[in-house]
Amino acid sequence: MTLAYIGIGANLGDARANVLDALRRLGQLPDSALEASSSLYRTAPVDAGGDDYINAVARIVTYLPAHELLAALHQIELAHGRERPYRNAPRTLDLDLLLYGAEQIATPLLQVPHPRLHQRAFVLAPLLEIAPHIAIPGLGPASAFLPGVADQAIGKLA
Ligand code: PH2
Ligand code: MG
Ligand code: MG
Repeated sequence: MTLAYIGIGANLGDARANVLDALRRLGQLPDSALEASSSLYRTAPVDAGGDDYINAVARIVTYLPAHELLAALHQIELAHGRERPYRNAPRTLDLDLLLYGAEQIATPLLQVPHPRLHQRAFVLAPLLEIAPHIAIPGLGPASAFLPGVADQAIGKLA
């Protein structure tokens, strides 16, 4: 049994509805349960163009191996018509496996912890909302990285 954290992002179509539907679908993953979800945040695109994003983070408890979980996340993206015309293109739904227990995974398909999670307010803020004391394997407490992203525009949705 593993606690996994999943970053959710969308900035195409009805982004808020897409994020809420992603949370619903995460609650239906096999051999898993949705334990917690953050508020929704409106965030300025980082290293990307297009509209503002809606972002959130979810925690699941799962018996799925990391690569099976990743495949299931891709299926949810595809259900939302996710296309990848170019790197960081606007997307209907992006689901990133941020953390998988305390594991460090580096395969061609999957890097965990997510390599940029500590540089992004749109991940750190919702992650710390549901896991204030979480440590990033190899890097230490996630909260230590908040000051470094203080310049990134992000606001909690009502
Ligand atoms: N995702 C990216 C690139 N830039 N910016 C924001 N605000 N939110 C995202 O989810 C996001 C991004 C690549 O996945
Ligand atoms: Mg992403
Ligand atoms: Mg992604």
